[in-house]
Amino acid sequence: MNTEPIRLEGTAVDFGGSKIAAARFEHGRIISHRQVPTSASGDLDAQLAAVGDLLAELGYSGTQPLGVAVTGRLDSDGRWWAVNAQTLEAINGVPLAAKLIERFGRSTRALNDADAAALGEAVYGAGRGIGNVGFITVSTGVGGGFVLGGRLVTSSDGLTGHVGFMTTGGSDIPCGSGRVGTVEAVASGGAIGRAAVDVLGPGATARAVFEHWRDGKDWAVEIVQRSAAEIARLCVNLKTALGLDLVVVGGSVGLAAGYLDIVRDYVSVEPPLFRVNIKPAALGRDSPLFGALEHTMRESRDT
Ligand code: BMX
Repeated sequence: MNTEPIRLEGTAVDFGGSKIAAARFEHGRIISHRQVPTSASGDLDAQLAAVGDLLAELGYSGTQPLGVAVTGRLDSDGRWWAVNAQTLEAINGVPLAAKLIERFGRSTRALNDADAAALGEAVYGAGRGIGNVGFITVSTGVGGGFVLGGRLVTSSDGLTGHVGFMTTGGSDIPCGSGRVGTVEAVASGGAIGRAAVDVLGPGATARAVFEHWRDGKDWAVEIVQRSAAEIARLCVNLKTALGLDLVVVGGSVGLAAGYLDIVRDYVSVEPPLFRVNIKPAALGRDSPLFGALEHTMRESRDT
């Protein structure tokens, strides 16, 4: 893969666990942006209808390149699966790639949201010019993507990069993936909210926990520290496995003010050989949008 930036022209969608964002690019820049909440229960047709509404608001014509980043895995047949079945309850092997082309035109491509963000950051963001770049999003879930030596790492089942489903900390919290004690079950925005239910009641959110954390409430400090410790351990393990020069962190939790400082504190007590450089996503919330359109434009140029 060539990681020289190109001039992005077209439209991109970032279909996440909590929000669907869409943006129109002109001359490499976002010129308009729209966002709606995600419905966890929608089937493929309902989810595509929501995407279609956003695209209509952006004036998408069906002829320009369209890049779609989605939470969940995409296999080599273009089928879309939620790995965490609680995030998207009705997305279980549905033919996303084919339906996108049928509905939005031939120049439409899809990929996982964290893979898209990894690509976006490697080409346009914090990872520019760096050999082995990892991206971790700490948002509704915890996802990851890797651009090693300029190549996005993929696998036919689409599971590669799903680092939120690794186990590192020895917890016994169940995860919607069917595993127990995953990083996602401890560190994600969803997990942070669930950990506060006893104090804040049902419907507790990560955002509310962070507000109490800023006020110095002990219980909130404990929850946020636990998440950051888990993400730090994950970053160190990934550097050890893959030789990462940099881990870029994004997502609403990953980019919350002060969060990465705690992650870095945990990394700094590791032996020097294992410490890894950690930076926030330079493209902020837009990394998956840049990467999704980049992916589509390169694929249509190369085929
Ligand atoms: C989950 C998984 C990943 C995704 C990551 C971040 C599902 C539905 N999603 O680990 O595919 O990359 O979350 O996504 O299994 P988000 O939903 O937090 O934006």
